[in-house]
Amino acid sequence: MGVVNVTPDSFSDGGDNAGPAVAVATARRLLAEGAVLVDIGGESTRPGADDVSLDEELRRVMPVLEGLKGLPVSIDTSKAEVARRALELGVALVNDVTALRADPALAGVIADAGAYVCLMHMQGEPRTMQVAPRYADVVDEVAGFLEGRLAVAVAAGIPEEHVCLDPGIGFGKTPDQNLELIRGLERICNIGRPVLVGLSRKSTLARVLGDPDGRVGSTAASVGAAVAAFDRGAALFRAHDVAPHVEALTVAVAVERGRVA
Ligand code: HH2
Repeated sequence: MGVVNVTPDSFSDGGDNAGPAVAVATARRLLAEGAVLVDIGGESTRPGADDVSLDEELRRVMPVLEGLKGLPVSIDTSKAEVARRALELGVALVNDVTALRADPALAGVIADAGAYVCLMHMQGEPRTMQVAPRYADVVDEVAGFLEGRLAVAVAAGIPEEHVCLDPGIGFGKTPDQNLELIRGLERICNIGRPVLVGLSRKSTLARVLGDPDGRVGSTAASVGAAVAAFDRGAALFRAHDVAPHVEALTVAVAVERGRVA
């Protein structure tokens, strides 16, 4: 899943896609590099980020979605109205970092459209989530939460086969808790749905490499983390730098298979 943020303030690519034409070109490039889906986001969820109004989010994403009609696209939103308008344009998946908790109308919109959804774990909300994340057992709590949200989605009419799950790396977690989640990813994979991970450029990677104040992880660190997650069962990878991820994961898959193709 290639990341295309159409925001001024995303933590690693904020402002890169100023104007719909640039965002559309970025998305097309990521698809050409091997992404199976491009994730269009009009609201930053970085730690400390403020909410974006419905009008502003629509103003940012709609022209980009128009420009990508017919291509495989997901919409990174928690708002039912943004999702509804995106799904009307043929978007395949709604990537909701609140796992259907923020907008009570969202589950119904996804169910009615017969669309796919990604349910992500987050402790707290973006403005405050990194203040003091606390867990008795982070893997167990995240897995329990995702099981619960999967049940909510299914009860709302979204078929189980249309749901993927995401531990929410960096969303109300310390660097150690993020690493523990990847190490214990099998527990989350055992829920029985494909698991998506978003490790790309996250600050935990910079911490591992010895930069205590680093906010953005390098591409090489992102790729290494994705391969480690693949080894523990992850099926989908949300990444800004698609080409190196595709190369590395293609090799990881070949090793798993024990042959070239
Ligand atoms: N991470 C970000 C945003 N959306 N969605 C899922 N499912 N999983 C993630 O890990 C995830 C996500 C944060 O990264 P980014 O989009 O680069 O930054 P920002 O939220 O600042 O726009």
